[in-house]
Amino acid sequence: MLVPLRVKLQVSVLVLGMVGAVSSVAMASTLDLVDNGSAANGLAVYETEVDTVGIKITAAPAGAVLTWEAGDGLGIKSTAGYEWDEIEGKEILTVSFDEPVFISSVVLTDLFYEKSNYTSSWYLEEGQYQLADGTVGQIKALVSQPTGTNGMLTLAVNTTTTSIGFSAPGYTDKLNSWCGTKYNEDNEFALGKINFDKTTPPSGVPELNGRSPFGAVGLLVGGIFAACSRRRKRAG
Ligand SMILES: [Ca+2]
Ligand SMILES: [Ca+2]
Ligand SMILES: [Ca+2]
Repeated sequence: MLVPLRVKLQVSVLVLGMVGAVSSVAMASTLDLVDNGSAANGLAVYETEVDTVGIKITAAPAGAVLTWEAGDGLGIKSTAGYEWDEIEGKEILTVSFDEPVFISSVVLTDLFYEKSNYTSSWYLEEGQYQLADGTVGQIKALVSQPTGTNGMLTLAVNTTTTSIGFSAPGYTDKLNSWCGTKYNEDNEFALGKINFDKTTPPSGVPELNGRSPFGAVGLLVGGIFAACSRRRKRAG
């Protein structure tokens, strides 16, 4: 069946508009503490905003403060830890969002494949993150992150949450399974970035029949329907 050129163009424009609308909602946001975290330096609580999402970053335990280092991002300084620019021991760095966000990944730094201070044992630094619902995820360096790099790891999270907290065990005694001798690890890292997506449409966007207007299928069907309606009106 031949489709008139004008209808083809209308549908094409609407589909392109739909793709633009959907991609704008899916646009990824980044809390970049490597380049933009210096204002948090020395604070127990730092509040900021990224793409209209309010964000609060806190240092624990009591008396702890956030620290910023160029190229690495945020760590914690406290009497409970030993590295002024990393998170370890009883220190916890928590990032809270004022609305649910989908965290796709986090970028960690100073997370090394390193050698014990007291023996020749090499180990992968490790830690944990904890989401608002209590879910715990493991963090571990890769062999491709030796000391001499800045120990950067991009870790997939892929979960919707309102907060994420970071911690690392700090000094840890381990047993070398090869020779049976004890050695000491010091596990700690810094927070570089959090990549996330908003999960709610921007305020002021109307709902259509109780559904978000950003559903791709709804937009496609609605667009074609609108184009055909205008075509029929002109034909009549
Ligand atoms: Ca520390
Ligand atoms: Ca270490
Ligand atoms: Ca470290």
